[in-house]
Amino acid sequence: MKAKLEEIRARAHQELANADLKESVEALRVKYCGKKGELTAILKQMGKLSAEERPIIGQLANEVRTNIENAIDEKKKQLAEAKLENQLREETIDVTLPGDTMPLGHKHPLSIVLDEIKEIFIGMGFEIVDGPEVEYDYYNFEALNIPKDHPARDTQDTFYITDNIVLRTQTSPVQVRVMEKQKPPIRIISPGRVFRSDAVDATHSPLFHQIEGLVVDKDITFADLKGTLDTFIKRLYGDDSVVRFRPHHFPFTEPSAEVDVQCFSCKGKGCRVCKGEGWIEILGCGMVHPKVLENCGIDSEEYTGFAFGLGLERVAMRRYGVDDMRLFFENDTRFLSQF
Ligand code: 2NL
Repeated sequence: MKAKLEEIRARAHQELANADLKESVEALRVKYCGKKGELTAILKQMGKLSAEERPIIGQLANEVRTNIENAIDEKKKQLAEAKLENQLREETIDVTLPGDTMPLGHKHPLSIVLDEIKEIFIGMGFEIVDGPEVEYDYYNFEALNIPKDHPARDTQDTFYITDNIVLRTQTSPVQVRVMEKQKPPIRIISPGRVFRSDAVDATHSPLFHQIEGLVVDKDITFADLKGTLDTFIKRLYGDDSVVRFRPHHFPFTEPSAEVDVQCFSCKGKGCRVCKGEGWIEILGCGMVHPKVLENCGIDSEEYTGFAFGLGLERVAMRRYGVDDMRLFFENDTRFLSQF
């Protein structure tokens, strides 16, 4: 029996040495020390022994059991440590590795120019207003003295939603709504998207951006218009800009004018930038037509006003030397990341 116990001890150690999983170590514990294990089986046979042998074998059996149990505990500890060690090694983060850089977004070139223009007018006491992009025919045309047979109302230019609802072709309807609601003095800028049924090319898009301005008060004259727009253009293009006003016609202003700035490239001599003109057209403007004021419930005997409008894309194209308007709308980051 003594030999049998020693043999069990040796075999247990041998098998334990080969075990490399927590589960197989546990299986060995059951096999040797469990209720139906080999050591228990030996102890059950103790009855057959003589009174002298019994305590000796009993002591040895207990010693072997303790010995195997300790070895098993030790092995379990080793496996747990090895597992942790392995996990720590595999989960190591190399803090010296370069990070994944996120491409940082920034302002669209149209927004850069728009914000600059807004700031100039805010500095002159204007308020920024906006309004619907889908408008009644009345606000887009009728109130602005654009008669039913005017070319601007041609279906070729205007997107009609229904007979009396359109996509706004200018941002003036926003200003008409302000004049209806608010008593003068009025000093507002209305930037926004406008829509015209144009074929797409380098200088035309069915969606573009317009900035309109309106001032209505007592004693507003053409001199106020000239002073305001001259100041605006000098703030936008530099104090040395040369500005000229040229007679024009709009149905919603009388008198009307277009405003040019002398070509910065050739100083008026004529070059590629100004297409030989010497001047570059910047905006349209005029004194608000008395009929328009009356349409909005403003007494044209008591009040006068001036208004103007300019295209944002054209300003941005000149500012950045962009020769194709489509680049502003395609959102190709190779283009946008340059601003
Ligand atoms: C252009 C330039 C312009 C206006 C817009 C306007 C607005 C109201 C009343 C009177 Cl509420 N006028 N806006 C005036 C002159 C020019 O835009 O080239 N438009 C076709």
